[in-house]
Amino acid sequence: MDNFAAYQATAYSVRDRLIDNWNSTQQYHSSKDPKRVYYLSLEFLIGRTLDNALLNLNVKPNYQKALTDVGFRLEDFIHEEVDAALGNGGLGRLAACFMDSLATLDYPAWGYGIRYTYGIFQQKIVDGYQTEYPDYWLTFGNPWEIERLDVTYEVNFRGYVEKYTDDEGVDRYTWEGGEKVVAVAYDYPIPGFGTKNCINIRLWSSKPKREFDFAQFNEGNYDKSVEEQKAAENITSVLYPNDNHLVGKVLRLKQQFFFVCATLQDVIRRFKKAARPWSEFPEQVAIQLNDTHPTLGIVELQRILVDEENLSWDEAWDIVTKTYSYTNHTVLPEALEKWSVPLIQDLLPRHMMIIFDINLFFLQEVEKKFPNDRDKLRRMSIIQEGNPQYVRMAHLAAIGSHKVNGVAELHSELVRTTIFSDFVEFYGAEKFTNVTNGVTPRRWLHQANPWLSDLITQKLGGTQWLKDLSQLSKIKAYATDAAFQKAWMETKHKNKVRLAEYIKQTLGISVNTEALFDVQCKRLHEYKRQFMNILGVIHRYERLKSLSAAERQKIVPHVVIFSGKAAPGYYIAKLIIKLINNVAEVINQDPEISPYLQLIFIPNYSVSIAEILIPASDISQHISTAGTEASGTSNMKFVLNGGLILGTVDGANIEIGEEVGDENIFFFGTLTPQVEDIRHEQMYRSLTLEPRLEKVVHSIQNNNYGDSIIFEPLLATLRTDYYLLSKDFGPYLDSMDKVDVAFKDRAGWAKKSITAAASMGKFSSDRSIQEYALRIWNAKPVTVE
Ligand code: GPK
Repeated sequence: MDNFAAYQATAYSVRDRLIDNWNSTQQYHSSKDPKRVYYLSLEFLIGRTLDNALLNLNVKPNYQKALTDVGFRLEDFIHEEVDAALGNGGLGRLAACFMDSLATLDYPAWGYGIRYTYGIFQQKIVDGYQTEYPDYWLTFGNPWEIERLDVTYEVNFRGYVEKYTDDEGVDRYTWEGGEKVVAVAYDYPIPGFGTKNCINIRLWSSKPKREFDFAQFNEGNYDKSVEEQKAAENITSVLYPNDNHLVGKVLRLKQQFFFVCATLQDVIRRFKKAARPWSEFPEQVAIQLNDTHPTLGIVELQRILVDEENLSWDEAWDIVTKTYSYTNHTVLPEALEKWSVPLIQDLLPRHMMIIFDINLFFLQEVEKKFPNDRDKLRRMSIIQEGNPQYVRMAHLAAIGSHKVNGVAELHSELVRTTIFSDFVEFYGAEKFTNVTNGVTPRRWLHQANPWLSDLITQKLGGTQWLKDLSQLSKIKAYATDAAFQKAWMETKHKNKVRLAEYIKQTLGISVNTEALFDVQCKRLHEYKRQFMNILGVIHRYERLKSLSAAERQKIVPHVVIFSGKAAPGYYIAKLIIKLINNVAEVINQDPEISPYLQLIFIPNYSVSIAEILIPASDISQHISTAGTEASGTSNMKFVLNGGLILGTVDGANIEIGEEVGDENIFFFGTLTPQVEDIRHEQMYRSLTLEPRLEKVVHSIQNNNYGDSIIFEPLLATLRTDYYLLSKDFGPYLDSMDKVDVAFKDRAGWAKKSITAAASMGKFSSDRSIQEYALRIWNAKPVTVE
């Protein structure tokens, strides 16, 4: 039996246990019929399941022993599992962390999403450039899903709307769909940690309504009958690879409606099992929209209630708004969803009518409250005027929800003061709230970093801290204990060796595990400023070159590590990857400098790579232009694993700083309120670059890192410098020097690392979920017996 067969055998055995817990959970919930929480997300970035399931079910030692008895070792085949990579980045991974917390905290919750045939593309680096390959992740089957051929719904597109008058003389409409497809459920059990509660992510897959059109076939239209079949299957075939950026493709809108339509049918079927009046729907159902992607669910519920259940418009709308709530994940204008009216009209004619009606009634209320303010009506309208008109999905989501939340304090403040300022004035401030993101300590410490997890468990006398992360603070008492510092730093070193082995295997490069590991891994984006980081690396390299051998000895050696994917159509982001790889080529082949500086780009960043990368870092960089990164969540994972942050005063960095204390985080750069002013200023005078930056740019232009002509479009972005690289470059370098000074003091560094990690209690996704449950969903845990 080979490793893959051993993995499969183990996986199918664990799957049986999951299904047992999952069945008893579903049965128990059916009998109690509590309020359910539904988390609707177009992305769930789950990663691997085997190790996580073994740990959450508390059966890992049993399996290890059983496997040893038959001559296998779990460590040898656990990597055979392919990641479930049905997400782009932070937003998708947040959904997966939330599922772990919902299960662990005993909530009767469901995730709903799409079972993409192709997950996020696989990235390979060819000649320094990113190239994309399809992620056909289901080739060898998937032990972690349960195909539910018994759970299917029809989904309509296009067709026409008919008007009639009901018995009370009210105008009513029916939508007769044109194209029909079928949604088939695939269930993904999510076990809680230390509980029987095992919840479900239900992912929909599209199938043709008729397996095969025999009428067409018999007329000799063989091609056409297959065409229809393919078109139906196409809907759930591929995850759109854009992060923080809108690309308005029809197929994407089809995905959005397909998934909310099937989901609502499923939710309503469950609600109808008990004979309750519709008015009780919001007491039984809370639906959270993960960004605006599932916003059509608001319109679809209104349609079902009015057109099919014959409720009055107002009764229906009251139910809808009490049921839904919406999480915003970005204020970047290019990421806010807009769909053209003609497009929606064509695909979903009745929904477009309903959107216009929602907008009409809403604007009438605005007009009542703020009479004669035409400009306010224009700004607040769901419809952006123009040719064509557009539907602003964020407006629709906010108007159709009872709560809107941002994902970190600063971001929520920006939500209130920028994109939704008019809405705060209209609704009052209470509707717009904050729930700071969190991460699950089960996957991101216990599973990814067993050495550190064991050390903490030993010190705290048990694993209770994994269900109550605030208990970590008790570790602070040992921050200056020499023996504990030694044990702590030994775990860090082991993790660095583990990563070094991975780098050796995949890239053939041996990195110095005594060096400071300096990591930036996240989606490539101009606002995240990987460009500033690589320019800083060039500066460091050229400074090292200018030093004597004796002077170099005093410099703290760095291993700089980048990892991350660029959207396939994002040209500038892809050039940044090429620049990183070109610079790596020069630095790593310079034997004089390699002892002091190495540069690694790890291809194909994924959840599984993050699990190796994050525990190995000494410093990680979270250096977005202030006001652009809504929260960030890897920042939390790094500090939880004893790494420190070099970062801007942005997103959740700010709250991490409040918890760990100023001496345990390296902040630099322009503050949010100044960013707009500086941009404005920069527009009116030709920008002179910070001198050290200027030198680096010249060096690139002198072809020191390959033919510079290819980098012209990238360097040109520094002329307007929208993301303030030049403004922040000096403070960035200075703050890096402070990192080096601190790193030289080994005991001082250990103290910082311990204190910071021990201060991370707030950033458990358990805390986030408890806030949602209490302040937004009004949902209570149910202990499965
Ligand atoms: C935000 F708008 C988006 C998006 O399209 N994709 C995505 O991953 C991220 N996000 C934010 O960029 C992060 O700051 C945040 O931590 C994460 O969502 C989860 O809230």
